[in-house]
Amino acid sequence: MKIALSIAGSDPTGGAGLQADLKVFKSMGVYGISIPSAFTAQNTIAVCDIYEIFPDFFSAQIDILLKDIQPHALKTGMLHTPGIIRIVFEKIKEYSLGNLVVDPVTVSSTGVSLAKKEVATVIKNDLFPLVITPNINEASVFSGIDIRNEKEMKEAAVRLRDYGSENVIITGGHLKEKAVDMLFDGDEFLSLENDKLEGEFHGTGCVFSAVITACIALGFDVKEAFIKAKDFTYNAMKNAIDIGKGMKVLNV
Ligand code: PXL
Repeated sequence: MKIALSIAGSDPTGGAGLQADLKVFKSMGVYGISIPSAFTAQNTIAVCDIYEIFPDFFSAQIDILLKDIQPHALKTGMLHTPGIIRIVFEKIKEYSLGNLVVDPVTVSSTGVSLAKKEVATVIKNDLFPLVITPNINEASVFSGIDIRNEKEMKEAAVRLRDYGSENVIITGGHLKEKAVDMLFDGDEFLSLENDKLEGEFHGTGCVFSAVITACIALGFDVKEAFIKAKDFTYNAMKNAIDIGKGMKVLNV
């Protein structure tokens, strides 16, 4: 069985973060292993607190796990501090891990900052992923381009690729009229579009990047993974569930 690793923040609602990743891996037929990189106190309405993980303990978790198990792909989600990112970078080198998918989580769906300010720069300079999957807001911060349309999405994708990721996928669910996601592999752009769904959803970016990771673990190429992730996420949004009093969570 193929194995995928998630290094991400814990979200007790199960809608985003580590818990969502593991559910996606399971439904894609991939065995999920996981390391928490931070803990959030949240419900479907708000994130009220974040607890950082001790760097030494974070390293210890990675070491013991990776000395034993070699994942076929891995993803990072909420990496709260530059120190945590540097550890991920070092460990990826130390254990020769490939197939890295980086979801550069900066802000929660409810608008709370999930990463310290310097994190964007460290992600740019230190991680060299196979795929990076920012949403429009994250891509705008990273590229310095205020993205409002597809043309600006393309410009941002080109700039982001210069920062070391082989493939850039910008998820455009937050664009005004239609939901366009775009892949840039250094040569070509591929845009996938669907109608916008009514409502507020929690964890769309996490689910999307977890599907990409699972597909890569299963041996699909990035383009195939992108198409599958768009489809999976759209269906999970269409069937989203109201588990609490706030945002809906995706049905994975
Ligand atoms: O959706 C981004 C995200 C990622 N990781 C964790 C989160 C959230 C959003 O709330 O809580 C742990």
